[in-house]
Amino acid sequence: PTVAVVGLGYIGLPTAAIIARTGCAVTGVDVSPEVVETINRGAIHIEEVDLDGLVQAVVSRGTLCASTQMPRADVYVIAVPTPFEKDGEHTPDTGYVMAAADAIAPVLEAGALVICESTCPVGTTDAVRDRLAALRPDLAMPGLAAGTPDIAIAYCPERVLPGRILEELVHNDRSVGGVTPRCARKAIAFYKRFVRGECIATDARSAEMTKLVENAFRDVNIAFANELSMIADKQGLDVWEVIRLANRHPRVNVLQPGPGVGGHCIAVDPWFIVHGAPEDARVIRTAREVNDAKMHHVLKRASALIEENPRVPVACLGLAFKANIDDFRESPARFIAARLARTFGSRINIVEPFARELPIEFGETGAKLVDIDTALETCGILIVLVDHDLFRSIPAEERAHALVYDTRGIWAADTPAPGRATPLRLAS
Ligand code: SAJ
Repeated sequence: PTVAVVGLGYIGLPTAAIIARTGCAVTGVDVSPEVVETINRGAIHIEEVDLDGLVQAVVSRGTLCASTQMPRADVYVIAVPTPFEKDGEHTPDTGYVMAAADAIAPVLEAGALVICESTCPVGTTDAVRDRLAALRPDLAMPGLAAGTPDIAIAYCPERVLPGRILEELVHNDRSVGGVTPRCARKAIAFYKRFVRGECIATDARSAEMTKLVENAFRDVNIAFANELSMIADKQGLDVWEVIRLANRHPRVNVLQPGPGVGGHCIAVDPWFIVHGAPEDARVIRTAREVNDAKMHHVLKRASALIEENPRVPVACLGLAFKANIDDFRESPARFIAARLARTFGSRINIVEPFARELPIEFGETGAKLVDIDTALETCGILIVLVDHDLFRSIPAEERAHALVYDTRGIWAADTPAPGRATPLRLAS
């Protein structure tokens, strides 16, 4: 089949490339002419393991091209962002999904399959169907009237982990939610072309909720760890030790505390559930609040440590939203480091092996990007914000001179807990 993938971001581009690798003619559609031009050169505008080589291969083979125009296709895959509005209510903004439907409608032909992969509040896929039905009354849409519909529509969320996208796109199981069972069957037949994991048929609304539940589950579990870390901090306990011991229980698996929750999904998707059920989603809402509060807790702790040690140079280790990736968007580490830079200026040094320069907000602060060796040689305060392998591998003797605030617990095994020995180590 011919395929149009709408939205060439972190999900759309890898998905388009993987489908193109199966030999389908794929057009990637994006509103940005720069993105389109980059891909048509065989290059990429995002970082993801092995994606550069794959895109270059499928573009040069001619199975992937990019365009700002929606082509006619047999299969449309929508992979555009669904942010929430900054209205205090966290109202989901499905505008990009609806705009994609509007762009598809004029070129839609009988026999086509429309799949939405964007994270969506429950009911969005039905809304897409209704939109297409309104724009194309000449085509029979699924679930609206008796008889075989002309179009199939399904919701099939992605669940790939940044840093492992190409592998997980192929090997993860997928929930495939049809507007009708026939739609699910059509979508599964398509995914079978490149998915080795199991494709499980369900209805669109259940698939929409499933995606939200997955990320809310992780958010709630991280909130549990972050809440523990703040309790342990007050009680002078080493949270890493407590978690390590608790996890020896056969049915306990506490996640790791950190400086907050970043990325584009886990800190966003739970709000979609809360927005849809504000009275009932109490744990999910509180978890979001706890994880956001952790970021401010870390900022306060770090600021106090820096103030108590005037003139000592400080190194903030990491800007990325999680370990071993170069994605600095929606990152608590970046937020904390930038706030510290604004307050303490040139005392702040940033170590981020994945950055060539500091993000814009560090501009006039006087903070510098330095390498890890410079930081270890010149800084008497080390604040660990990201658990990059590079930081994890620093042996105890190379940081023995410094005051350490390890928000990720990467040096937990060999650094004494506060109150038990010096040098100072703040545990949480
Ligand atoms: N984090 C902790 N402690 C932990 C685990 C994570 O503080 O024990 C933090 C990370 O440092 C990071 C944030 O949580 O700031 C999110 O990282 P992550 O690795 O948990 O997840 P993402 O955002 O990279 O990807 C998630 C994944 N969802 C789940 O694991 C349920 C991925 O499978 C989804 O496809 C992705 O969201 C998405 O696109 O929705």
